[in-house]
Amino acid sequence: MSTSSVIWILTSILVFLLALPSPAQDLGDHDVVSFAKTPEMVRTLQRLQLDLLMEKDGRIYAVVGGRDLLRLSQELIPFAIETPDFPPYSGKHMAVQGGINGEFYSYKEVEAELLALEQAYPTLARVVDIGDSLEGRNIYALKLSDNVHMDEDEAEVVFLGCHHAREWIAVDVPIRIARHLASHYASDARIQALLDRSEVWIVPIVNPDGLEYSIYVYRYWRKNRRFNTDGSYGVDLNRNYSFQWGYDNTGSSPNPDSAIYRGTGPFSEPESRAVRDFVAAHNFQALISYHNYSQIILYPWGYIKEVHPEDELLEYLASNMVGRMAQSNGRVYDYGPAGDSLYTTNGDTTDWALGAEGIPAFTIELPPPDQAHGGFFNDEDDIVPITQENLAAALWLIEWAIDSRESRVVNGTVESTGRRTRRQDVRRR
Ligand code: 0X9
Ligand code: CA
Ligand code: ZN
Repeated sequence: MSTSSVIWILTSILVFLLALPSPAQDLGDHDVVSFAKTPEMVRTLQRLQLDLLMEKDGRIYAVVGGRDLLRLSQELIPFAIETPDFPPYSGKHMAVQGGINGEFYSYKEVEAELLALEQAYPTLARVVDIGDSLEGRNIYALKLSDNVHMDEDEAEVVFLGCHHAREWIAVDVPIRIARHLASHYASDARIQALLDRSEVWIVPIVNPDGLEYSIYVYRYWRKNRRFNTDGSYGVDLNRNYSFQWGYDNTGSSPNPDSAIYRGTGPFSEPESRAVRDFVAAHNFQALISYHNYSQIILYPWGYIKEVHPEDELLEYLASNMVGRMAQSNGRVYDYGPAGDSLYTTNGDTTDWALGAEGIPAFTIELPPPDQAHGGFFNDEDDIVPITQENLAAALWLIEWAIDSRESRVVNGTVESTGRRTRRQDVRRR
């Protein structure tokens, strides 16, 4: 090969590499900043259309890109850079779990916890790898039941956590419920009776790549880490399920750059495929998928603003869960059909679970109710109470699954202090 053709090849490679989007474009140009909340500042921030995150202690937090930063400095708007120690945890127990995510669970911490549960309760807890993420992490399921190594003729319920990377509390709730169930089997007659008659499956992290990215690189990340053909990253796993996939461009986006990008086809992503194959291999009576925020229990349909034919059953289940939650800590969740109550989505987990698999399925949007109370950023002190109230709902749902499977009748009165709702506010995802 001549020297000139070698130079030509090297130059082409260099040009190609430079044309690729640098990771910095994807994240490094984002910072979290805060502003003192004054009426004037609120007006200014509205004018600048910043991506507002939350309010805390009289300050407003926002995600800003390089261009925003430039405008802020040009207009002499005072702000503080918060990125290194964001989110502003209460900071009381930062050392318990260690790491930059404070008391929230990382992928490695969940993995260690699952293995620890299996080791401590070998007849009760079993870890199963249900598939690999794009970057090769394991998607774990934990089975909890008596005779855990046998597939018994018992009711089955599944709890899914963390389709969305930045929704950290949606990891904590299922993994902490898992520990509670395993560790109380011997001492709590109710839990013993429940695990003797059911097989409870917990998948705490559906999106491990995204979660790690949100912890270590960019806190506000939502999707998985698919490298899309346009150079952007990520598919929204909660738009990638096959039922009514891509029904319209409001409930999901065909644009890879969008936060609600649905992917190149139904189940194009290994993470949603893992859930699909896992669910298909079982006979679940109910499914819960944890998300945040909004403090509401949602159920199909999500893709249209219409109720499902089984609406009465879904409302019965949701309102009873809301009732149990309220009894636990006094916090009242709303509930209602997803599309009508919040906004429409297509290709989400619960529409698929019910629409394709016939499983009553719920999205629990954990607290807080809105951005002004923290948005995606839960206070560490809230992890335990949120887990408690969701444990109460989960126990009730498992018992319902057991009873309805054994008796095949659904009756009973709706006990609830919650309200079936239609949210008027348009919220960010
Ligand atoms: O948009 C979502 O996937 C869920 N909200 S989140 O903020 N956690 O991303 C809501 C899914 C529930 N389905 C509908 N609202 N249709
Ligand atoms: Ca069993
Ligand atoms: Zn979510």
